Amino acid sequence: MSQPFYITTPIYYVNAEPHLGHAYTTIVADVASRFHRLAGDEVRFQTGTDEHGDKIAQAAQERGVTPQQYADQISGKFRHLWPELHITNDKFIRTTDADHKQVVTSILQKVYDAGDIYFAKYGGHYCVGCERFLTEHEMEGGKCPDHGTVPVYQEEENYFFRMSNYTEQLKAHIEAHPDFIRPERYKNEVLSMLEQGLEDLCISRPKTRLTWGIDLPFDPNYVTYVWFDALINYLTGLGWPDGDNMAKFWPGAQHLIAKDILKPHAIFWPTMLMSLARAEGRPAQDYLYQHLNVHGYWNVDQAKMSKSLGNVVRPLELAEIYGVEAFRYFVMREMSFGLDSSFSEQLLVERYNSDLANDLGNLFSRVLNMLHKYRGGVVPQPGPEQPQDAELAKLAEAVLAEYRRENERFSFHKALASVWSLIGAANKYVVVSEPWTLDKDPALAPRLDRVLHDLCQLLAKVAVMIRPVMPLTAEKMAGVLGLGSIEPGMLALLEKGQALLAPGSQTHQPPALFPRIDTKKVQAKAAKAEQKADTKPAPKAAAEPTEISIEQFGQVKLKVATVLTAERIPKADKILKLTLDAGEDEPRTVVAGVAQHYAPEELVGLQVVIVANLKPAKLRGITSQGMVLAAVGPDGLCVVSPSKPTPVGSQVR
Ligand code: ME8
Repeated sequence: MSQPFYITTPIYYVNAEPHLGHAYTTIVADVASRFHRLAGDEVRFQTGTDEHGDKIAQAAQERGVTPQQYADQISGKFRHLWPELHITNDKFIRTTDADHKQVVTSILQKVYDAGDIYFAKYGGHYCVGCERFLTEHEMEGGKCPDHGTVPVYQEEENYFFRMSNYTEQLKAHIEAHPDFIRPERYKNEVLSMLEQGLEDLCISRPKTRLTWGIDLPFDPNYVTYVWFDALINYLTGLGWPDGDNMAKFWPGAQHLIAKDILKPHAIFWPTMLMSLARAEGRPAQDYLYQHLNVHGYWNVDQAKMSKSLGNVVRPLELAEIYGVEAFRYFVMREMSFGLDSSFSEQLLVERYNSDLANDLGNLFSRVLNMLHKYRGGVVPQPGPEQPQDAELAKLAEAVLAEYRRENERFSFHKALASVWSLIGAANKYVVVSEPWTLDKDPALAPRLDRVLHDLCQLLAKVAVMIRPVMPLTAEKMAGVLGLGSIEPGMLALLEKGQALLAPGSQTHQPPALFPRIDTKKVQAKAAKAEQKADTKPAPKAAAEPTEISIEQFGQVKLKVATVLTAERIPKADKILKLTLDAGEDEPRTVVAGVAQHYAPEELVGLQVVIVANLKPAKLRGITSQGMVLAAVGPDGLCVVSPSKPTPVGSQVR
């Protein structure tokens, strides 16, 4: 029996509601858990919420509630979302749980007693978004690269963890265990951070500034730094120090995160664990996790998902339209684990129609319909094997091996691609074998039996292999095939070459697994929603041509920008997509309604005036970050441009 599998997601901050990114990580952890259960392994899967620290205290204050009330409310949203997405976590942990506070306190005391925590004065650049001090090296142009904000310089007396003492030990461990951090690009990133040398880690906040945290056991004037508190959740959930689950699951611990929190997980956490091991006089190996699995970011329309850009994707809304199963399949298949991916509903619909409706859905219904038409729905005794049957069986065996390998190394997209190569081959096998022709000649009955039998066995294998990603679809397929339920450990049976369906067993009429989505209808719905947004009556105040004060005018930020690119948008004859240099860190995308007045090439290089603080709006699936000013002349629109070349970013007053 293989090692028990323990998988964790990050515990999410309760300062924002769950979105596509959180859903993705948690679905990945769920798929990994379900895969290991299918393989016969013992599994424990933990997720939860991270509830202390500046960020949460600030968010609660803005809403006029206590941090605890606020944390209860948002934590509940995460907890209730997961079953809706068919997530099967064994534990939902909150950092405000009493047992967690107890564990954090004991670990702090041990590390302190072992001499790895000291008191000192420190000044540094603190990013509230990251909840940590950034080094000069990490900042870009004086800002946090992840949050685009200028960190606040803070100087105060605090407690520090001797993280720097563990630099060499951590480097050696990573070098000796090349897949400790995977995929490799993130391992390399961590090694280069270690090359630059580590600083000690500030692990306290004075209560004069922040009270929303766990008290330091050795100084009641301080609370614990949120990351030192949060990371320990992975141990609390197993009943550290001596709960049964600790001994069983910790040796096979794997963490799953996105690249944004690589440093806390690849550096803070293992060095904390090394220190804890040292404090207990045990080898570091006893405490280090097995793998850190790091995925990329979901972006929307090439932009980072953020509340201020108004492009946050809500998983439940998509699941309601397309079904949870299709949503889970899409995110798992579309994102190459480790790399960034761009989300669009159009892509989801395309994958749904091609992979689910066409490839899988068609194969399933055509095979079962033929079985019912030609053999009354009974799986036949197979006739003699021919080369094309052997070839398909060989492919199925290779796919099974690839499926396990890729799932074990968190390359879920590859595992799915491999299963779909088998589905594609099976569809071709149907075409080449022509069961409808075989049926016409009674002498060819054994051949038809063989084809139908092999296709049924193949569908049973597919049902088992898709179960981690689409559990309900898999069970539906298994039910129709007469397989009963797909039990834990069933993958191992397949790998032993055991046939899942006995000849003579009765199948049922197939339902349509994935009815095709009419893309025209989806587009029409999107266009209608856009039109509705365009024709919405303007707010009353704006409709009345009243005078405005200089202060009101001052709220509109007008800026000079240069058009870098201009392109037409398919099926939209009025608007152009522009990218503009407005003197900011990154070019802006703006959709302008000038397509009937300018050719795209006429605009490239032109200086224009934009409304820079307009709330972003989505037009034809593109997030427009502002508006280009144009005069409404008798012959159409005329873009407003400064009369002399002006530096980009200049204010217009
Ligand atoms: O960092 N694409 O919590 P958090 C993909 N509390 N994944 C995304 C994503 C995106 N655009 N946005 C968020 C914290 N995620 C800490 C963790 S753990 C001890 C403490 C997912 O709410 C992804 O898993 O900011 C990322 O690592 C996590 O949410 C960050 O969640």
